[in-house]
Amino acid sequence: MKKLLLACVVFCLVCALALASGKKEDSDGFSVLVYVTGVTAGSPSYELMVLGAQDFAAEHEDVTIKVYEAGYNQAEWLSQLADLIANGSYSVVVASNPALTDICSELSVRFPSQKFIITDAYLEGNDSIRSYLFNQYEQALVLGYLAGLITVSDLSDANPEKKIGFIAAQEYPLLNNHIVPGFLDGARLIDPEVELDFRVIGNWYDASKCAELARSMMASGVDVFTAIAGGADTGLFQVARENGAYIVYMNTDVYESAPGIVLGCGLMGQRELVRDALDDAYNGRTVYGQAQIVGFSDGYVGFADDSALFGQGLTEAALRQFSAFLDDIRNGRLSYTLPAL
Ligand code: RBF
Repeated sequence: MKKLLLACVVFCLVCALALASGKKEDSDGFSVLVYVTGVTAGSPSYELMVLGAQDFAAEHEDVTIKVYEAGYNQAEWLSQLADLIANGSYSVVVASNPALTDICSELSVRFPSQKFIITDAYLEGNDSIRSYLFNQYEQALVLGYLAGLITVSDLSDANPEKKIGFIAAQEYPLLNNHIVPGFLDGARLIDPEVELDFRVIGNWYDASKCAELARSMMASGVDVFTAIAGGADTGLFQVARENGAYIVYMNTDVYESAPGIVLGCGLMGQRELVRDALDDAYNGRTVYGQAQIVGFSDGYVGFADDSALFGQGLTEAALRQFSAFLDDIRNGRLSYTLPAL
């Protein structure tokens, strides 16, 4: 009888400890649903999220991950994700999209024990959701600064007009309030007369529409572009290659895809962030309800200046000026007000 009592006490203690740590210890171990709001291939933020989850899984034997591609129909995401989590088989859902704060808030009411980690989004106060917002204003500011240097330069494919271009797949608050303003503010630090030509494709996959916009923008004087367009941005690369224009690229290092055309690449530390955030969840360290902005200061946003291909095509003076600016950003010496979302 005493032994049975002792066994019960030990069992209860183990259960209490497992619960306290927040780690879901069931027969399936720790299971992660990686919910891709679109298609992985061609979208840096999603490719890096999947890699981060895979890095995390590789470090733990009792972790399983399922990657689910939700596709481009945003109207379906809520019901689709509800179906996926309905039987409670995932310890945590990880996703990366500003639109998911609303969707996951609604699902947290219907499925109160489901936990969510969302990157590229900011939501405080929901005890089921941990969110991390990349400081994309800062990344765009750096790329805009470089675009400004390029458009006022004498580079062979730069024209006399001070005009930079931004092609977006669709408009959303993070894009309109942080990314686009950051890009233009950065360029205007070089010359306040720089103008921005901003165009919208209407979806995340139509490379021909993207190419058509890029051509029309070049005709109106744009010589340097950036884009947030997922897989559709191959259209921009094609036009830049054929007609001679420059690209500064957000979120990932793509110098090799178009050397001499891609003159700068920002970095989103999504792979590292997703890995770290999942590790926190696994170890019961996640504070759900908390939201955090991550940027250059903590290494989750960056710029790929250590690539051998960076700097090719830029003049010595432009490179020196840009490097000094980058240094200021990295060391928190540039003060600016982060716009409201
Ligand atoms: N970014 C992509 O790279 N590919 C996508 O398919 C994609 N779909 C999105 C859909 C919605 C509704 C929203 C709001 C954003 C989407 N993004 C996509 C943008 C992405 O989450 C992120 O903001 C950008 O990559 C810039 O950091």
